Amino acid sequence: MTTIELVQGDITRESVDAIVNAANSSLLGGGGVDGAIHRRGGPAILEECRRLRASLPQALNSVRAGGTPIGKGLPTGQAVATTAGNLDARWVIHTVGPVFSATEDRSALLASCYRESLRVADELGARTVAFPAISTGVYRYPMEDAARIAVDTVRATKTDVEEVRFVLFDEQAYEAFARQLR
Ligand code: AR6
Repeated sequence: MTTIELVQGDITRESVDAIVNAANSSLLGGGGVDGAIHRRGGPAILEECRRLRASLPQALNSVRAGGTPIGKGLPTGQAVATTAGNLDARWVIHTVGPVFSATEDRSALLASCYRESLRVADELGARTVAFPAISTGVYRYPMEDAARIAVDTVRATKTDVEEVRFVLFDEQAYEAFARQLR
């Protein structure tokens, strides 16, 4: 049985086995949760992200002369793990959410982020996992839909993870997740 907890706050302050990062395909950092995780977690996380990126299949990782990556990187909906550096966790699981589209239903990709992150957590042996509200910031997914997909997917996924903690940055996000749990 996986229990679901809700917390309002900064995910980089959580003590858990694994913290999930709302990353982008480059795996090389960004704003939002991603920026906060790299800032507080320190350079060891980025170093491992670079190595992971370089080890992706060549089609996902082509590089322009001079070293600029032009391949797509980690596909949307997938997840990979690195060290958690200075965070109070053993691992960071980086997953790439979909950019919201008003004309295309990308909910399966968002569900895949939660499912794949839990699969990676199981591989690692993580028992407590903190998730942010993936895709609801820079990627503009409507909070209500994102909360429903997050909660439904975690509930439907068979996993050895004992506690999933959704860490919501503001009250509006917290309330949207709370409505899904009721
Ligand atoms: N702790 C918990 N939640 C947070 C924090 C934090 N420290 N900071 C922001 N949020 P976002 P995305 C909330 O933009 O939409 C990055 O540049 C935020 O309010 O972090 O998946 C990546 O590199 C929102 O509800 O992720 C990608 O390029 C939620 O976390 C892109 O943004 C997700 O917002 C990914 O966009």
